[in-house]
Amino acid sequence: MSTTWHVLGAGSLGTLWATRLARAGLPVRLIVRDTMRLHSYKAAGGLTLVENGQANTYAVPGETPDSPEPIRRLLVACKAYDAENAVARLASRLAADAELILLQNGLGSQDAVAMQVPQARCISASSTEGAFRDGDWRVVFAGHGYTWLGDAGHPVAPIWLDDLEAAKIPHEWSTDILTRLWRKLALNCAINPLTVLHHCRNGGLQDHHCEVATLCAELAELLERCGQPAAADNLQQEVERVIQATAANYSSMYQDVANQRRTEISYLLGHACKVAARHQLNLPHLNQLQQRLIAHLGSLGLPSD
Ligand code: NAD
Ligand code: KPL
Repeated sequence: MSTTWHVLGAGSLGTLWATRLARAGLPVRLIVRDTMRLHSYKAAGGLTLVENGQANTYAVPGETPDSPEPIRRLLVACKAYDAENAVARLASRLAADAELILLQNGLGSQDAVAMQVPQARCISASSTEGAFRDGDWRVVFAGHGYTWLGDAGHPVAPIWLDDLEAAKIPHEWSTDILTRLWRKLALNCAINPLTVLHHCRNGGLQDHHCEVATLCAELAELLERCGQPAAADNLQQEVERVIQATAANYSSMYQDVANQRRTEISYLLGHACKVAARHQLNLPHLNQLQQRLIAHLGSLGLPSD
């Protein structure tokens, strides 16, 4: 009998994973916030995934955090700023051999979650898949990509990667997941805040080449200082490549701000500046970028953490 996948967070990525696992016949349960959300979910009849214009609904069973069933495998699909509290509510349900898969972007939330559940194995993920919600309990699969999974403290791959294979979730086990997370964080720091401040698509940053280059130099210095030289390798070139390849897109932070949603700033630029300060590294442009972004978010009435 396969181990049940408990999916915490019925948002874009949570739905993208839950529906594909359910479609492959694997046992999945969705954990929603509270009884009110559970009623709403039950009324909808399941999770809907829209792929290539075709909508399919999967009747994944739902439950609240208070449900009594033990959890052995938990996919944490909340935003970085919600992950720690959401997992804390489930700590007493985790089995002795529980494994958590953390889908959060950026850095900082993974350690915060691991501190809540020291007995569990925490596996971090870095994903280039793209999805967005176009209704309650309904998600559009917007961009095919890849998910790298890894455990910085334990390089052996878990057995359940077979489930991802069966569910056709493109993935790879990574023995350098921290390097991947830092590299993605650096890319996001060099691109996302500037798209918000210059109010432009990613391609608009081609007009701000010097500003991007200066940030890349400081980010590379930070990566070197915190023992991630591979993540610093050719960073500027990679940032320029991503700007060009995604020129027509709005960055995820731009979209959050445009939709009046809280951003994950604390786990991206905020984390970078915090780690730089811890290393007593002076990165004036990165710090200034953080201050400009915080001021901008404040002027829009959005949280700056
Ligand atoms: P989302 O906002 O669409 O979904 C998060 C869900 O978690 C929401 O439904 C929210 O209600 C739920 N949630 C929060 N706290 C909860 C709690 N205590 N109990 C139950 N549910 C709770 O977010 P998303 O876009 O799926 O992003 C999740 C993470 O994945 C983020 O860190 C994001 O940066 C990262 N990511 C997203 C994408 C994407 O395309 N959406 C791509 C790569 C990485
Ligand atoms: O990941 C991204 C995002 O928008 O969050 C890219 C496209 C790489 C820009 O930083």
